[in-house]
Amino acid sequence: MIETKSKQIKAFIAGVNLKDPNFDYYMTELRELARANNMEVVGQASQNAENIVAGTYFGVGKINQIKAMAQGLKAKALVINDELTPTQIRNLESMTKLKVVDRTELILEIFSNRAKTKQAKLQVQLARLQYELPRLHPSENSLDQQRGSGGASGGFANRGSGETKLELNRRTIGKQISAIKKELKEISKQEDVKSARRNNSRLPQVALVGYTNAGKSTTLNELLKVFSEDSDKKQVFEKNMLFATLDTSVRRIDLPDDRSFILSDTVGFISKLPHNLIESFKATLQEAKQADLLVNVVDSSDPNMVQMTKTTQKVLQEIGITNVPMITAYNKADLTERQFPQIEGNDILYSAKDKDSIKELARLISKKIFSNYEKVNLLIPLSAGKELSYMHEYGKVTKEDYEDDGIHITAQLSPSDLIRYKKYQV
Ligand SMILES: Nc1nc2c(ncn2[C@@H]2O[C@H](COP(=O)(O)OP(=O)(O)OP(=O)(O)O)[C@@H](O)[C@H]2O)c(=O)[nH]1
Ligand SMILES: [Mg+2]
Repeated sequence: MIETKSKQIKAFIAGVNLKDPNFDYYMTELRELARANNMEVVGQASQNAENIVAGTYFGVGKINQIKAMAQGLKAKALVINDELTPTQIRNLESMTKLKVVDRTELILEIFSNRAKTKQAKLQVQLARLQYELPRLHPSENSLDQQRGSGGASGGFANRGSGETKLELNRRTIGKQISAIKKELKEISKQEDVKSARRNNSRLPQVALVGYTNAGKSTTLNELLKVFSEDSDKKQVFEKNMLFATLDTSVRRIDLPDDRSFILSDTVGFISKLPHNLIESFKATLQEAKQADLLVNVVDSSDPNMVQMTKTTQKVLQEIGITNVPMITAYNKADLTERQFPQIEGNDILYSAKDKDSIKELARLISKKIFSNYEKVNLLIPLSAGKELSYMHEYGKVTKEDYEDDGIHITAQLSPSDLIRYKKYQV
C-alpha cells in the first residue's frame, strides 16, 4: 500500500504507448493521480511499442533506462499508466528496486482516502479486495504451509491439512467480499426506498455528471444558494482535488415559477476507471440512471476539455446510461477569455461562481425538463381536496377560481399528470 503520510514520496511515472492518440493525456492524468496520492512526480518516461511485454510490461532496455533515470532523480516509486499483472509488478520491482504502483492501485488508494460514508467505504473496500484477489501470490517461501488439524468449519486457524497460505488468504478475501456485498445490498435497498419516495413525488430528476474536479458540487451549491431557502444547511463538499465527492447527494431546487426539480451530485469520472470500481459504485450512480436529464459538467478552462468530455461519455456508456437526455455545461468560463453566460442549443458556457450564469443554467434545465408539460384548463370538484393539493405542490397552477361548480384551474402538467387529471379537463 502507498504511504499517505504528510511527507511526499518522490515518484517516477511511466507508460507504454500503443499508438494511442490519447497517450499524452493519460500521462497528464497519471501525474495528477500521483499528486493526489501525496507523491511528487520527479520524472517521466514512455516507450512506443506494438505490444505490452507480458512478463515485464516494458522491454528490458527501457527498464534499465528508467532505473537509471529514477535513481538519478532519487525516486522511490515507479508509477505505471496501466493496470499491471502481479507478475509484471514483481518483475519490475526486482529489476528497478523501486516500489511499483499501477494506475488502478493509485485510483483505489485515492478513493479509499476520500471515502467518508459507510456506503462509499464499503464500495471502495469491495473494489480493492476484488483487485487484490487475483493478485495474491504464494509466499516466497514455498514451504510456508498452513497445516490444520482436520475438516472442522469456522475459525481461520482450523483448516484442512495441507492448505496453503495462499488458499487461506483467498478464502478469507472471498468471505470478506461476500459479506461486503451483502451489506451493500442492504444499504442499496434503503436507498431504493428513498429514491422511490422521491420518484413518487413526480418531480423531474436532474443529475450532475462529469469529469472529476469539473465543478459539479460547486454548481449544486450555487443553485441552492440562488433557489433554495436554508441553503447553508444543504451545501455539499466541494474542493479543488480529484474525487472530492464519492457519495451521491440529492437536493430539491425550487425555481421561481413554481417549477421544482430534484438535483443530484455524484462521483466524478476519470479515464480508465478500474472496472471493479465502476461495478461497486453502480448503486451510487443510480440517480444518474433514473434521471430525466443529465447535466454533463465540463471544465472549459482545461486544455484537455475535449478528452474529458469524451471520458465522461465513455464511462456513462460503461455504466449503461445511454438514453437519458443530456445538456453539456461548460463551467469555469471565468478562467477563459470567452463571454458568458451563453446558451447554444443544449450547451451552456457559464461559471458556477457567477449568479447570472446560475440563473441561465437553471433556465436551460427548466426548458429541457418542462418542455413536454402542457397548459390545460381543469374543473376540479370541491370534494377532490387531495387532487387539488397535489396539483399545488407538483403542478404549476397559473390561475385558480373558486366557483359554485368547483375550482377552475389553469395549470402546466407533465405527461403523466395529464393522464391523472384527464377526467377534470374542460
Ligand atoms: N474559477 C472557477 N473555479 C471553479 C468554478 N466552479 C468550480 N470551481 C472550483 O473547482 C474546484 C472543484 O470543484 P468541485 O465542485 O469540487 O468539483 P466536482 O466536479 O464536484 O469534483 P469531484 O467531486 O472531485 O468530482 C473547486 O476548487 C471549485 O472552487 C468556476 O466556475 N470558476
Ligand atoms: Mg464533487
